[in-house]
Amino acid sequence: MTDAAEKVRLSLEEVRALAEAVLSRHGLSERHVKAVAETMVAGERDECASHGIYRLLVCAHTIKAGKVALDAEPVVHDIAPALVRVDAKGGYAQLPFQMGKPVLEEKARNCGIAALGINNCVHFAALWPEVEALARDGFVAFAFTPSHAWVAPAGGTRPVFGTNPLAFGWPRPGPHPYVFDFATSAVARGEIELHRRAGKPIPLGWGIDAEGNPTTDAAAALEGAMLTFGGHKGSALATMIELIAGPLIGDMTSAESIAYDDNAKASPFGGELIIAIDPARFLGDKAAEHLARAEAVFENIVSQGARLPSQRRYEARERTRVHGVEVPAKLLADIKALLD
Ligand code: NDP
Ligand code: PYC
Repeated sequence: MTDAAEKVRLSLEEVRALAEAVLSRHGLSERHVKAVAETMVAGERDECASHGIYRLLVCAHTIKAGKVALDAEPVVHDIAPALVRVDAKGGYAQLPFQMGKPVLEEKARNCGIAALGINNCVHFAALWPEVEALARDGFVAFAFTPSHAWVAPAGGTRPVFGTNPLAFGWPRPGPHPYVFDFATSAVARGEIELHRRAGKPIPLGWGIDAEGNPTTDAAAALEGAMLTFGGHKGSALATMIELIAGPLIGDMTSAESIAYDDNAKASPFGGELIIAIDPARFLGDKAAEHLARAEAVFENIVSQGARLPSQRRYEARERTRVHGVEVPAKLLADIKALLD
């Protein structure tokens, strides 16, 4: 028996080795193992526990349920001067993103703006690694994906939306771009699952039970419905994401994804939309001048003691590179059991 609060320290190399071993053991092809493990290492490295190695349990379940193509070979379709699609062929989303990114960037450089639609993918990941990578290459970037219908609209009680994250990246001088990435639900579902695992109550406002009553019971909220952040505002943003990363790119809504899941409780299946804008193309030789003005916005935030989104992650990144990460002993035991 492990104490729920007991933690084990792992180096990032150990996290990577564990993730790769579990994914390989479950039959994922080599290219996908590398790409998927990378995103989990990034989650742990930046202390985003809901999208770190906890996701190995989710991947193992999704694989056992037969809901992801283990050796999918994504296909890149160059469909218009500013549009590229990658058909993930039923595999995880990370490799298709890696393959589509250089095409998206070339198109954004040529046209000023370009979009990448990833179709037919299984999605369990955070979106910040993608917009951060694009912003590091000098682009303003947006990413959106629906998930499974778990979230009730503001004023309703029945799930319609996924937890539908929205991510944004902005290039900056210096080591780190400005990046935010959040679910349009009050919190990611993974966070509620971690509360359930730890036997901890959730704050009011995250979910309602199956009868539509506010609840602090994580299991009851997972069975009932999650709530949007910011009431009607989060609800409208969640709707937008259903539309632009669903029907607009010819892929599933969250309701369709959960129907396709057929109670397997596997990761969401569908699409992702990524948009990149090249400030140099938009602004020509005035780009540097205008990007410098953007810095005043950040300065006005941090100079009053407020923090920028991602600031916590970048600080965590420095710390974990040196000291490694702490993971709950029970989680580690459950993950290691996947190797038996
Ligand atoms: P959080 O509420 O934990 O954080 C979201 C963002 O807000 C981060 O960019 C965070 O920066 C920033 N932030 C948090 N607190 C502050 C603060 N006090 N001041 C300024 N900025 C702050 O995220 P969620 O629970 O909503 O989502 C977690 C992850 O789950 C996301 O990465 C998302 O992509 C992923 N997800 C994926 C889904 C999918 O279908 N693939 C579905 C839903 C969620 P920082 O990181 O520095 O703390
Ligand atoms: O945490 O809400 C979530 C989530 C859904 C899909 C991937 N993460």
